[in-house]
Amino acid sequence: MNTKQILILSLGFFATSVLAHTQLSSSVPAEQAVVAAAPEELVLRFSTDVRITALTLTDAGDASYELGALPMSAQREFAIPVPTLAAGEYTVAWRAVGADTHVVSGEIHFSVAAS
Ligand SMILES: [Cu+2]
Repeated sequence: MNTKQILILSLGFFATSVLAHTQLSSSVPAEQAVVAAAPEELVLRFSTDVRITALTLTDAGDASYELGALPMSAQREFAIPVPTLAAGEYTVAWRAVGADTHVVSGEIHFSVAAS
């Protein structure tokens, strides 16, 4: 195997591992959603099984809200109960360990419309 072949091989491996990185596939509420009714739970769906290691919900004034317990097991989909939310803007920050042991994180922003 020459140097060029090794380089191509390692680039291919690198591309594969980047592609395999776990992502948040969807959520309810969705990113930038404006919901008419306050959500009773927060649903997060990932591209692979993950273990959520941190999940916070804060409002525009930076007050944080107590969420239901996080499952200890790795799952692809999570439904976490949330307390009753008033109208306003909210940010969900999540952190998870993917199947490939990489730590991934992100934020979801949504608003509860005034009724
Ligand atoms: Cu990864």
